[in-house]
Amino acid sequence: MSRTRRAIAVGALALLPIAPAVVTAVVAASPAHASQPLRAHAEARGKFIGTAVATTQLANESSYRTIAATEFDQITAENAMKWESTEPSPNQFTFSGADAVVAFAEQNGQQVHGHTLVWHSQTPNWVENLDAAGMRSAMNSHIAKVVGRYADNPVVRSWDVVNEAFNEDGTMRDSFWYRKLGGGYIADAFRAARAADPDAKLCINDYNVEGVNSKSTAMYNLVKTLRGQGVPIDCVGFQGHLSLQYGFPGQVRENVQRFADLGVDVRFTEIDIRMKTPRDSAKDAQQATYYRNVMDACLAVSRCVGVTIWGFTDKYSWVPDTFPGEGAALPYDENYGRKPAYTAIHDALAAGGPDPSDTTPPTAPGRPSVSAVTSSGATLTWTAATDNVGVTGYDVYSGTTRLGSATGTSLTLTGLTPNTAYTVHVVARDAAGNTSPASGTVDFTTLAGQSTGCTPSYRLVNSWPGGFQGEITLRCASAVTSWKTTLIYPSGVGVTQAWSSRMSGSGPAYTFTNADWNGTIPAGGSTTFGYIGSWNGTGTPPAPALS
Ligand code: G2I
Repeated sequence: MSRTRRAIAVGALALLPIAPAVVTAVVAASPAHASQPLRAHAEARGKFIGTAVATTQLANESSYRTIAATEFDQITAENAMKWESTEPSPNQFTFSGADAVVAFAEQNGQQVHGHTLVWHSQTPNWVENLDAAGMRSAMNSHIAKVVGRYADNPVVRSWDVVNEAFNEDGTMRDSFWYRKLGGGYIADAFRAARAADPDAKLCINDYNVEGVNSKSTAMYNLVKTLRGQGVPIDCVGFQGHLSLQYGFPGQVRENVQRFADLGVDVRFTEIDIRMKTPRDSAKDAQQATYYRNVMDACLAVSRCVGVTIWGFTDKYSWVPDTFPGEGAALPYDENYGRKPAYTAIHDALAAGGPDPSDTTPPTAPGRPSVSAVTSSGATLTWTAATDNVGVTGYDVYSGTTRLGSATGTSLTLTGLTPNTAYTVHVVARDAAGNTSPASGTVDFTTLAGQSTGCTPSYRLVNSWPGGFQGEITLRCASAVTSWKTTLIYPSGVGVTQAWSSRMSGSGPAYTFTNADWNGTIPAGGSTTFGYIGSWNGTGTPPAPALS
């Protein structure tokens, strides 16, 4: 049975102090100066800010509870929803820890991300020892039971269905799941989770996939393939266990964007940024910069739904146990004092950003015109879209594939396939992530590539209303005995007749080969041919792309 998910009630407004109207206006105009809990700023930006929580501390420590409740609007059980906690023996389920986490979220207007269903770690040995049929059925029944328990609970919104399925080089991890069930276990797990809760967002989660690298590319390809097969994957999780000694990963924002372009949500699920202990102010500052970078990458992409920190206090972190000599990875110190990392997260969220209440999309951009077509690229130009707040960029698509993005009204595409027909359109977007209707489409065909040792150049000889005369000169560095060159024109232009060459093609590409008498050109020599074009525009007729 489906249900409606309840909106989280505690929002930025609920946390704002009541003030006289005149003061309210000043505060509203300067959100960057207001200092509110992280969750208030996050909600104003349309994102969540979350933390992992440990059930022992939730039960026993009021300072821990207070910060978890007031600063964060999303929580993930650090261990309580893992297989060893929920089904320690076959078909013996225990939900006390998981229920405690969900109850805490209900009390505090938070959403819960379920972590995690199918993982090679923290899964009891009895699972690993099953035969293939037994393991498949254990997986399906575990997912059905655990996801099903919270399927009608509106605070449990999402699940890490499959965790850490890849090796660093992008091959599949040789886990007991993979060995016994083959790679198909991933699709099966997602289908089982969808059957158990049709509304929950279902994620695949991993570490070292924050930037563009072999592992994240493998994850990208898998998500793309599985979605193409109709497997219900809704989101990807980038864990984000970073370390100052390894530097900040490359192209994080681009990586978020490419997954978003597949139509999935992206979340940072387990951020912590460790350092060699002891802390000092330089390391704290570097750590703060890394936290800021993560926040900014998420804030920059509308499909990045939020950031979860893997715990919030250095008092309780998995890091020192696993990496001796490292720690201090979280935004609060062992005494619940705020570190520079806290300020960095706060300031990123509080910075003047898009207005999440803006739901008006830009108008469609103009139909693009194409010029400078080569074997691997083309330049597109279009007229601007308009928007009630402002257009922040344009995306150029071929069907559903994004070929590139621009902030202005022109883009030079690169990396296209030679001798290939493209039909492209442009979509405008605004800061709040609203996208315009598609522009009209334009067709062009990339060139086959240079086929002679000669370089063509174009000259407009003359033009008149409705037409023009063009001329091409081929200059040859090496001697040739025949030649061929191709012109590509934007739509609206046609070549109607040519001389001193043989013409073929009906647009937008026209290919010219030598006449019987002018195929031979010595090294350093040249030849010229002419043609008549039709064109119904005004001003100077457009130049063709040459090859
Ligand atoms: O390893 C860091 C994280 C990587 N991604 C998946 C996460 O689920 C994982 O979290 C950590 C928890 O933070 C640790 O708290 O997962 C560890 C297990 O792989 C957790 O550690 C375990 C200890 O190893 C156990 O000895 C302990 O009984 O926590 C258990 C419960 O406190």
